[in-house]
This record gives sequence, structure tokens and C-alpha cells, in this order.
Amino acid sequence: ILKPLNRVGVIGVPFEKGQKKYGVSIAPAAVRAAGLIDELKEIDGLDVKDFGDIETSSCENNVNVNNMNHLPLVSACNKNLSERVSHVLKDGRIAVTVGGDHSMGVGTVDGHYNVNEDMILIGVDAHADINTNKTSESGSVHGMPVALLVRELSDYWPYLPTMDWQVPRFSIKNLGYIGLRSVDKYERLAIEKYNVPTFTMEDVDLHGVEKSITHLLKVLDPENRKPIHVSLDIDSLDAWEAPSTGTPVRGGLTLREAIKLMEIIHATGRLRAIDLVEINPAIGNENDRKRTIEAGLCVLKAALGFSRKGSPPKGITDLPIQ
Ligand code: HAR
Ligand code: MN
Ligand code: MN
Ligand code: MN
Repeated sequence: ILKPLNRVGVIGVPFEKGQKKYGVSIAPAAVRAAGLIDELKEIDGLDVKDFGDIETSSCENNVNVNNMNHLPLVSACNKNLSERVSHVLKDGRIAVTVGGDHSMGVGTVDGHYNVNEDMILIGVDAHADINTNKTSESGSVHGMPVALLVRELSDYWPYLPTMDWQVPRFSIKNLGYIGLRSVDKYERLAIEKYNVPTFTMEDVDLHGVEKSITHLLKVLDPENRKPIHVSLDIDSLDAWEAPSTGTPVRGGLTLREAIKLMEIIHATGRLRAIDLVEINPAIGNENDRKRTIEAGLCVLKAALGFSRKGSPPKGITDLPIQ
């Protein structure tokens, strides 16, 4: 049985080659500068250890696979990341990974799966990120991590040089989505073909965020025993809440819905990994940047046990006497 964990390990991934815009790679530094570590340390009872940033550009970009931009760089970054995530989990901590673009989902999920094959994955995103290189219109790997990870889709890929380290063993049966509102045609086909439990914004509007996530968790893990991996793309939030991101989509989660979603996930006691990706501090003005990073921090803190109720002073039971 999984017990609640009050230890976290933070990893930064200054990587942006999974998409085309400059700026996602400076997000880990910007989120740290905004107080990431100190704010996590303020959460009641949480033990926080910073595992630093991973090495991202230690190879030549010398192979070309059709419609997969910068594959060797994406691969090298994710290999390092997978090892770091496994290390943090083996240290008995929740792996908190701050990206970086969403191509790094390959590394975080691979690293988690290698430590615990029982894990379930919840994609919180405006997008499904389940394109193959054949179905992608952009050639950007941040739209492909789910398709790279799941074993059911391995036949739909060509041989991928440099990716031998990553064996797609994670089953699509352990995947669910919430927040979707920009899904490509073949992505929709894949979701329907494999019956991936999906709460689009249409469903969230219909049922509310609480029923949506509760139902999703029930479907993926009826016995409440599996470790949870949340891959949180900041663009799951409405573009008003989080404007500084590469592919903003309007009509998304409000900050309060996203906080509620994470509070429910926290309450399970089974969160073991969370990725915060696609913050791009180079997009928009100072206000946009601040707004986006603050939203990311709020949502992350909610996932890790920050309570909007507040928490009483440690070890003290009465008000101070004059
Ligand atoms: N589906 C599009 C593609 O494959 C756009 C997805 C990229 N945007 C993201 N991912 N931020 O969640 O390129
Ligand atoms: Mn997205
Ligand atoms: Mn994404
Ligand atoms: Mn708690």
C-alpha cells in the first residue's frame, strides 16, 4: 500500500529543442528566481531537496529522422532526465521536474516507470501530445512524448537512432487526460482507438473539475493503489491565466480549477512525480511572465500539499500570552 510522501526532489530541465520558440529553456531559472524552492519549503511538513538542473546539450545533432526536429538533442536530454528522476524516486521523494518543453515527458515518465511499473499518467494539457512523426504537422517533439512512451504505439514509429535507451513499455491503458481543447485529427483517432479516458474542456464544463478528476482516477486505478504521475503543461490553464507559453489556447482551466484539481490529486497521497512544462518567460511582457510563473507555482504547491486553509504554527497549541 502506498503511503503519503512528504519529501520532494526538484529537478530543472533547461531544454527547448522539442519546439521552435526561444525561451522555454530559461524557465527553470526564472521559476527558481521567483522562489520555487523557498515556497515549497513553506508547505507544512514538506522536506525539499534541490537536485539541480540536468545537462541538456552534450551531443551532436547529427542524425535526421523525418519530421522529428533535433531528435539527438531531445534524446540525450531525456536520457539524463530519466536517470535523474529514477534517482530522486529511489531517494524516497516525489520527483518535481520543472521544464523545459513537453518533449521532456519522455524522460520523466521513463524514469518513473523504471522505478515503478504500476504508475499511471495523467496529462493535464490543452493538447494530447500523442502525435507520431508521421501524424505531426509541426515536426516538434513536444507534440509527441506520449506516442514515444506507450508500447501500443511502438509499431507506428520508424527506427529512431539515438533512442535505443528508451524502451516504450508504458501501457496506454494507464494514461488519462484532462484539459484538452486542441487535439489533432490523428490524435483524436488514437484516443478513440485505445479508449483513453479523456476529460476535455467540454467534459470539465459539463461535470466540473472535481467530478472529472475523481472519475478519471477511479477509471485508471479503481483500487486506489497506483503511484500517480502528473504531467502538467502550463497551457492547460486558460491563456488569460498563463499567457507566457508557446502555444496558448483560450477556454482553458481557471487557476482555481487547476488548484482544485491538484488538491484532489494531493489528497490521494499517491502523487509520485509531477512535471511543470512549457512556461516561456520570453513570451509577453513583464506582467504576463509574472502571472504565468505565479500560476505555475500556485498549482505546483497545491499538488504538493499547500493548503488554502493555512496551517497552524508548528508544535504550538495556543495564542501567545502577553
Ligand atoms: N499538436 C500540435 C503538434 O503536434 C501542437 C502541440 C504542441 N503544443 C504543446 N504541447 N504545448 O502540449 O505540434
Ligand atoms: Mn500543451
Ligand atoms: Mn504538452
Ligand atoms: Mn498533506
